[in-house]
Amino acid sequence: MNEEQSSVILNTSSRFSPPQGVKLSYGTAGFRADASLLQSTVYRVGILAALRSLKTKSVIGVMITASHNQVSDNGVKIADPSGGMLSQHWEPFADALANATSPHQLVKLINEFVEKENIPFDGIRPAEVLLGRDTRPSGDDLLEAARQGVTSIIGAVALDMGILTTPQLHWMVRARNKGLKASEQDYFEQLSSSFRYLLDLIPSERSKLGGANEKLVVDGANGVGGVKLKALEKLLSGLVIEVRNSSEDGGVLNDGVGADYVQKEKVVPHGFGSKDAGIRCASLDGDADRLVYFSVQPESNGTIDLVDGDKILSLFSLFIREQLSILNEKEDIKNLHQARLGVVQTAYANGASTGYLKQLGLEVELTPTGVKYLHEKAAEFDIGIYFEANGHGTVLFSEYFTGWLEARSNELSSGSKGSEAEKAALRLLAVSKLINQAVGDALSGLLLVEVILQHMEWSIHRWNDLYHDLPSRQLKVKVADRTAVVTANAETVVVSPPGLQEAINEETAKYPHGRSFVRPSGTEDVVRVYAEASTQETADSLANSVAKLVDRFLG
Ligand code: NG1
Ligand code: ZN
Repeated sequence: MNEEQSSVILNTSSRFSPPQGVKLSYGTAGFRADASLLQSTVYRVGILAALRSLKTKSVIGVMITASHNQVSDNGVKIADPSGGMLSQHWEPFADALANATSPHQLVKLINEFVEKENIPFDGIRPAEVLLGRDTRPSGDDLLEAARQGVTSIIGAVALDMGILTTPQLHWMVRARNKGLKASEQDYFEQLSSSFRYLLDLIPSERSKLGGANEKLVVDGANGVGGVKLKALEKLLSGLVIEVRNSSEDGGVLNDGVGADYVQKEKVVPHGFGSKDAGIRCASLDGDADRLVYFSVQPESNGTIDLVDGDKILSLFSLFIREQLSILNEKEDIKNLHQARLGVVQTAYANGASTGYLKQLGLEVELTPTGVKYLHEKAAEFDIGIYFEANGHGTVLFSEYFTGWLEARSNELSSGSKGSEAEKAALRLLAVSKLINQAVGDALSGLLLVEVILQHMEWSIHRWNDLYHDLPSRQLKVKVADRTAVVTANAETVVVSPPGLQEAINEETAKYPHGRSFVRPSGTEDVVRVYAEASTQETADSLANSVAKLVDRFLG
């Protein structure tokens, strides 16, 4: 970095003082904190994004959101050139920048990093960063801080994309770097046209009058997702959606609403009740990257049948597996490629879902919590489907297999849909366009669920009956130092402190179908406890006993 560049950073950074006595960490989902603490962090992430753009010679994204957290929080995360999460290799640099105590220390750190990573400051290709934010009131000022961070790298361009869902911003970054059309309108058009295409490919003998055709009611978490879903719906036919809890309705973001609340509490969100009994309902989180479905139980006091990320994963797996087997059975297709399908879960996946997927004959992989791990694993397959139980997930298609599908689609004469095998290839190609391959996306996931239900002629109840969840319980334990818990084998085994795993094993063995594990949270200062058993009472009891063990070993 030359003198001029260093002095620009020194000058601008002096306007953004870091909060005193707070240690910030990039974590699994970027930086998150009370919004009042984040100005300097977001400014510095702006600098980092511009450097990442120079290094990768690609467009980078910065998203201002704290997802399902309370409205007074905010956060910032980076979308890498692929549209995925920031390379883990750069996370320690993000931490160091955020925690630099003075402008001079900041410039020193940047200089060292630029040298180590060989970041080109040759002006050949200026840095380009797309900025987006959710509906939080603090978003406007923080976006301005990010813009100042980006433009403190001389020549860098920051483009304000406005209020977006997190997955929309990731999608735009991916599309820009592939040289494709990348505006919000392009996003809506790609989703709606591939949805329509999949509807047209539903076998004509199916009545299209099954239970799935009744309206869908969506809880928008009082956030950005509801607004965007309404805009998308205008381009759709074949689906009636009623949106409740949209940001313009005046309710508080994520307060008694949204996918996180519905999945954790297993109760109806505000605005839903017994009048909705039996109707197909869905819930998005605050930035619309998580999706769960539910139906209100009749004459209940707000209890629901939850259809979580594991069941969305199962539905997608069934449909994709069916299309692959049609492809593989028929011999009338040229250059048949035996595609490898894999599914990826974490230890939080309900044991019944894992059992179900294995019984379908699928390869099931387990990774640690955090979508960056699931995404990486899913990318090893021709088609990799990943989901966290909380509703974050997507489907990835390898470049090779997408190319193969495209070639099949081009071979078809215009107007004709060809043989059964060719139709299956076209469906898979349309899924690859409908689903957001950059990151989990509640809107594109919702459209894929809807079209598959119509294809199968399934109601939400039929879908929910694929398998029955084992009763489970999640608890949080406050301990002195959560980093004292070290795990292995995709977080299923505790290796430190010594003796804790043996104690958990001994406890778990007392329960029929018992399973339990503990891990330090990556987003909160707690150790999480998960337990499953054959009844709700025993799952609760196992979780409580294991929480006591955590307390005894670490309290
Ligand atoms: P932590 O706090 O590390 O458990 C939570 C979720 C993750 C992921 C991240 C990012 C659970 C049990 N954990 O992580 O799945 O979504 O937040 O938002 O749901
Ligand atoms: Zn989210």
